[in-house]
Amino acid sequence: MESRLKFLKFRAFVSGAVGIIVAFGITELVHGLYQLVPSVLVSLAQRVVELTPGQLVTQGIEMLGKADIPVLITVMLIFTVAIAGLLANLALRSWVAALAGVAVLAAVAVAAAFSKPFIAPVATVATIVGALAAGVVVTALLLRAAGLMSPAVSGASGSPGGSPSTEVRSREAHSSGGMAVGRRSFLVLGGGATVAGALAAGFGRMLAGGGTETAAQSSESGGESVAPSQVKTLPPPPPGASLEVEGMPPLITPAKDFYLIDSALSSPRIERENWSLEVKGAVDNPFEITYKDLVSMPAREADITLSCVSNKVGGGLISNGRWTGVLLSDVLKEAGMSPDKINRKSEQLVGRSVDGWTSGFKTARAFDGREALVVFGLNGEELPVKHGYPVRLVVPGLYGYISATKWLTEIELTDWDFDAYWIQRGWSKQGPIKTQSRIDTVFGDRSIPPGRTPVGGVAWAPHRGIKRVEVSTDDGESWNEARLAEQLDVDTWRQYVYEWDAEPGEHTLKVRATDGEGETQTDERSAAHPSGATGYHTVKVTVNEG
Ligand SMILES: Nc1nc2c(c(=O)[nH]1)N[C@H]1C(S)=C(S)[C@@H](COP(=O)(O)O)O[C@H]1N2
Ligand SMILES: [Mo]
Repeated sequence: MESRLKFLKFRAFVSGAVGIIVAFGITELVHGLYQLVPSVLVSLAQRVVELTPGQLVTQGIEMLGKADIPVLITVMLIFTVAIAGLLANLALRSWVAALAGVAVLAAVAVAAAFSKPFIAPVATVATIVGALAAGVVVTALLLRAAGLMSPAVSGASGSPGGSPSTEVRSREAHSSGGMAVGRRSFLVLGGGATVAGALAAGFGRMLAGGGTETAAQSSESGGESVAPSQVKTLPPPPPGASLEVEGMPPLITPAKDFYLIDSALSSPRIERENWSLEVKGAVDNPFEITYKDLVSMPAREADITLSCVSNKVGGGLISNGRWTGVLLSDVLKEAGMSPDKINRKSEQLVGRSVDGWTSGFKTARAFDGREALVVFGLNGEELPVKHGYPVRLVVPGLYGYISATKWLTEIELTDWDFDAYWIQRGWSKQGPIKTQSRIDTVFGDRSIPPGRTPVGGVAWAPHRGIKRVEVSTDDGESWNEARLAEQLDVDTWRQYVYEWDAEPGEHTLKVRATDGEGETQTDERSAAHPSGATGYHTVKVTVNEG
C-alpha cells in the first residue's frame, strides 16, 4: 500500500483537486444564476440515492436525520476530488489517458444532470464541458508551476504525444532555483483557484437557495398572479385551542418550521404556468388540468396535521398546517369517478411527482368524508417550493409517504398491485397515522427546580381526534388526567398540559393518548419501520432540592 502510494505525487494530486474545485465552482455558480442548469453535485448525489437499495437509504435517513443530504454531498465531493487528484497523476504519464478520464467524468455528470426533470439541455452540457475544461487548464497550469510538467505539454488541449514521464523526471531533477519560483506560483495559483472555486460554489448555492421561500419570492417567477377564485377560508383558530405553556409548539406550524422529508435532494422548480395535473388510469374521463383551472375550482382551507412514518417516539417529523386546496373528490369527479365506481382496477390512487416519486393509497379515502386535498397553499400563503410548489396532495390521517405527493403532476387510478416509492423500499402499504403523544415542555437529562411544573405537549390521531391524554410522573405506575386544549379539528394534533407538583429526586415522565374512538395508544415499543413507531414518550428528569 505504502509503496503504491509513493507513485502518487502529492502536488499533482493537489493540482487535480484544485482543478475539480474550480469546475464545481463554475457549475454551482451557473446553477445559482440559471436554475435550468442543475447543480451537478446535487444531481450526482441524487443518482446515488436512487441507485442505492431502499433499505440502505432508509437507514441513512434514520441515522443521519436532517444531516443526510449535506453528509452525502460531502462524501460525493471528497470522492470526486480524489478521482481528480488521481487523474492529475495520470496526466504526468499520459495526457490522453487523463483527458479520457475527464471525458468520463463529464459523461457521468451529464447523465446525472439529465436525470433531473426541467433542465436546459444545451446549457447544461455546455456548462459541464466548460467547467471541466477550465478545471483541466487550472490543473495543467498548476502542474507546470509545480515543475511536474514542461510548458510544452501543459496546454489546455493537453497536446498529447512526446514522453511526458521522462520529461517530468528530467525537470524535477534539475533547476532547484526554478522550483522555488514555481512553488510560490503553485501556492498562489492553487490557493487563489481554490478560494475562487469555493466562493463561486458558495455564491451559487446561496443564489439557488431554497429555505421555505415561495416561487414568487425566488427570482424567476414574477408571472401574473393567479388568484384562487372561491376559497372557503377558516376563522382564526379559537384561543382555547392553544395552551399558554412555555415550550409548547405553536398550534399551526409556521411554514419555515414545518418539518421536511423528501427523496429529492433539491426541490424541483416548476413554473405554475407550465404546470398541469393529469388525471388518468381507470377513470371514465381522463383529463388534464392547468393551475389556472385548478384554482378556479371551489377551494377551501383545512387544518391538517401531517406526520412522517419515520418519526420516532417523541420526534419532530410532524407539523400542523392550514392548507388551501381543492377537494380531491372534486377533481376525481371531473374525471368521471365516484365512490360507487371504485373497483379492483381503480382501488389505488397513485400520486406522481414531477421527479417520478410516487405515493399510493386507497381511492376510497378520497370519498369517505375526510378533507383529502389537492393543495396549493399553506398557512394563507402560496405553497413553499420545498413543500411541493405549485401543487401537492395532503390526506388527513395518512402518513406522508403513502399520500402527500409534493410537486404533484399526475394522479392515476390503478389496482392495488402497484407499489409506490417507499413501498418498493420495504415500508408498509397501509399507512394510517398511529395515535401518539409527545412531551414538549420538559426535557430529558436536565435538572429542574421543584414545584409546579407544567408537563405538556401535543397528542395526535389525525382524522380520529384526541379524546384524552394522561401523564405519568412515576414511570407509568399511576396516570393523571391532563387538561386538554380545544380540538382544532379531528384532523389535527391537540395540546395538553398536566400541572405537576415536582418533588426533589429522579422522575420518569410518560404520556399516553386516547383517540376519538376510545382507543389508547399502545405502550409496546416498535421502531418506525415499517409502519410507524409506537410506545410512550418517556422523559427522565432530575428535580433539584431547590
Ligand atoms: N415528491 C415527493 N413528495 C413527497 C416526498 C418525496 O420524497 N417526494 N416525501 C413524502 C414524505 S415521506 C413525507 S413525510 C411528506 C413530507 O412533507 P413535507 O416535507 O412538506 O413536510 O411528503 C411526502 N411527499
Ligand atoms: Mo415521510
